[in-house]
Amino acid sequence: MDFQPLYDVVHASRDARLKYTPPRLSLADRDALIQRWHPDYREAAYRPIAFGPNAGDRTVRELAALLEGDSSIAGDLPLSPAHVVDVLVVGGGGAGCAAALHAHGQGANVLLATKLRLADSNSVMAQGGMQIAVAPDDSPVQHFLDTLKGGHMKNDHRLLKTMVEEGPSVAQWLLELGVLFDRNADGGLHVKKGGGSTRERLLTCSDYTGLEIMRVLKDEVLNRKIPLLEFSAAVELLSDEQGACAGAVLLDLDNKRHIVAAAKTVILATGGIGRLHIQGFPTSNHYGATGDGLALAYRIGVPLVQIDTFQYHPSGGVYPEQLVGQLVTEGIRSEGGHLVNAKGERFVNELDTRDVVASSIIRECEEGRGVRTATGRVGVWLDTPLLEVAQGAGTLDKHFPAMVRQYARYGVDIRTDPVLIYPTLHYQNGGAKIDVNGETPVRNLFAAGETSGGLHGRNRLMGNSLLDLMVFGKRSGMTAAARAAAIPQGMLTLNHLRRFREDAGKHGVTDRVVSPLVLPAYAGQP
Ligand code: MEZ
Repeated sequence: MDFQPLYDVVHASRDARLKYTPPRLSLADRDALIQRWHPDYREAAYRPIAFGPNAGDRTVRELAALLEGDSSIAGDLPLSPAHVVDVLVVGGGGAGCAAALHAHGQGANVLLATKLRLADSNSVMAQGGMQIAVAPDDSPVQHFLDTLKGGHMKNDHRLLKTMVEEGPSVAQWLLELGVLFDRNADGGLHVKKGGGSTRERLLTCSDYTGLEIMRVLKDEVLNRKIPLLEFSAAVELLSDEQGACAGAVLLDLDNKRHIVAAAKTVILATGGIGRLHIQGFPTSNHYGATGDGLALAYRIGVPLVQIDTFQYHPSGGVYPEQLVGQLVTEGIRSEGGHLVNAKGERFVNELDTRDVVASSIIRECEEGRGVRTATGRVGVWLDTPLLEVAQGAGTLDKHFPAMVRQYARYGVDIRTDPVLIYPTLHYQNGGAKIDVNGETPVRNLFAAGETSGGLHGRNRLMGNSLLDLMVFGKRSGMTAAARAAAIPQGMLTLNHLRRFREDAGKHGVTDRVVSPLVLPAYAGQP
């Protein structure tokens, strides 16, 4: 397909666009826009959950099926443990590594199990940065207020207060471990502004912030020789006679064998659910993002919060086909990149919150002002060459080297040509209910990072996820280690699974999917 005439519209409209910035929407206009266009408001995509802790609550059909799904293991599985530990961490992304490191630092005997390789996660793919109030004109209070507004005032205040207040100490910890955040000419930390924020607050490592953080955390886990099981997916939790968590059953994906791990405490850090492709959306998420922790937590009795709201990141790739759904970082909009429809018009303030920007893009495309590719996909332009025009040649190479290379692999030069984008399934705003120490209502079971819910309200702000992982990874790791030092190992039972199966039977729920999925549906059975 020859995009040149369409590119020409973007180039020709640039000067006029620079003279007009669309205003950020009032709260009333924001709500009206979102309710009309945001995928969270498509009634037909939702249904009530039939049974379990959230019986009667609405969520998307894909997640409802997962939560009501059946375990892959038989009720009579022999429960003789191959591992007996203080703290079992499930998941090897940012939250899992932070939890394991902090629990280990407290002297706990830790096992980290992850279903792919250590660091295979959304964390490693995070591009645009990590919000921490370190600038002189900023404060945790301001960070709290911005996040609350972005989350439609639905954030759990205690979780949010904890996160913003602990931000600066997290930055210090990561610097001490060796994370190379971007710096100003005077050597101070460089901060950028993200969508929905009133201050410059994003700490970055160009556009590979998550990769750099995970480089350091992964090395630290390996250097400390924290016992690690890779290609080992948690497929069921274990409960004791009082219903507290007492370990997990893992599936060794290489040998298809079950591994029983007895643990005084378990931390679920399995990340998001992009690979469920809710409502048919492509995703920015990694291959293993199948929401395993949600299904496991639900079955043992943990209520989930705000599972009717998901984040569709405004800029997922539309062209070339190899990059469909892949993240085009919000950082480009933060530095001034315009969103442009097929008529060469700006149609939204690019730094409005993600739900506003995504809804506006969907509106432009639905109302016929989008650009259609030869394969029938539709999107709008992100004017990347504008950064070279406004800030000088070489800006994209310097600030977004990963993005320049990612597109160059497929013959697109984002320094000279704009990028076609459309919202992509990026994040689940809700998740397992936790307290400020990451503990769920099921005793000795913790959840950290994207598996947990409540912190971000109905719309997460850019860069708050990386901070969430570090703060609640740390708090759950430390609390789990302290708890483990004070309690004996519980008996290992599958009582909760028996009860869950009875409940499914009582509600006449048949034809259940196997859950957790472990791998995306199109991967076949693990
Ligand atoms: O927090 C995020 O999701 C993020 C920073 C994404 C991005 O656009 O780079």
